[in-house]
Amino acid sequence: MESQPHIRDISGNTALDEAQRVKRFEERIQAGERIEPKDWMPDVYRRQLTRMISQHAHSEVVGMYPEGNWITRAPTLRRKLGLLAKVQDECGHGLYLYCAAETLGVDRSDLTDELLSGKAKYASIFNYPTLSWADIGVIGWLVDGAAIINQTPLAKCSYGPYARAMVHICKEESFHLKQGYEIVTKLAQGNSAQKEMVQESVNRWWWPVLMMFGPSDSDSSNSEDLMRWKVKLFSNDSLRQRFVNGSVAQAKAVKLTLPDPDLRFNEESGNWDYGTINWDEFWQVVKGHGPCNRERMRMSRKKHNDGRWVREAARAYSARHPEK
Ligand code: FAQ
Repeated sequence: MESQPHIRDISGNTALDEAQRVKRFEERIQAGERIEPKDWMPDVYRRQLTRMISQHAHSEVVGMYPEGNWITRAPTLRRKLGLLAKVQDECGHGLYLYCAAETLGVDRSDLTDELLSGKAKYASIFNYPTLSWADIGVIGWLVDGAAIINQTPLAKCSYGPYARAMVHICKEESFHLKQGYEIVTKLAQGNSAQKEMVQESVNRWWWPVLMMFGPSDSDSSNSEDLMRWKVKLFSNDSLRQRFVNGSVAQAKAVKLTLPDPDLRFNEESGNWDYGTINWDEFWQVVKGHGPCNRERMRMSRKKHNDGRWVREAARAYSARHPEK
């Protein structure tokens, strides 16, 4: 866990003032008040939010690549339009989130540099390949489904700009979930090749999707700060459990099997118990050694370089027309 000098160092007057500010800040959070950009906030809160929001923004942007890969190969015009709209939505989410991060006093270009240098993380799930059309359905159903479970509480988090961005984002993610589940349903009701394709896709994505919720609570180094200050309202494991509970019924409804022999309903807890997650795989992916990490970074750098002229033109235009 990162140190919290303001709270612990209360030896001098200045530090005492700081401690009082922290106390007042925490009282506001406990009372359910929103923290806004110009309000005083502890450095650790600012740093944690900047880290989390910027990584979230990077995830939305990198998250366009696996699905973008299928836009030209969508089976019908209707599917192409749906997928195109979804990928554009993800781009928009990235932009809202970069704006939310900038309210904390950072510059978007610095955040982009951190992504491109490999310093900043983005969601592990986007380092897996999209090998079949069924993957597009399964991403909408499971990946967006997991994102909704994880992000709906963030719409009630303590930091105003992040919470407000999440309201809009979650509405769009709900549409993504529906379009994905519809693709999955159609394939699951299709011919044997289609059924096999969608089951194979679920088999590949299930475990990486469970990893999206982050390490188990005992290994989640940031949760203590984030939960105390009501950025995260629920722990990684509790959201993962909520997702598993919901997914079991959804899979059953379309006669698909979740690839976990240990999945069992626990009468006592009312939850679906699930098997052991391969945390070694998770950390390998997070550290840059997943199946597509290199490709995602290559693409990110290429897109950044390809867009250079647009940024330069926009800067030149606003320099010539400062009133606009
Ligand atoms: N991937 O202490 P914790 C989407 C890192 S958007 C990579 O538990 P925290 C929409 C973590 O950064 C998906 N790294 O961390 C879409 C930390 O390292 P650090 C993104 C991960 O922040 C759908 C270390 O492990 N969603 O899907 C991951 O308390 C379809 C220790 O972990 C968000 O960003 C991971 N999965 O909890 C787009 C939601 N998990 O930074 C396109 C907001 C953990 O200290 C298509 N974020 N790490 O060096 C969150 O809710 C939290 O940040 C968590 C992680 C839950 C992701």
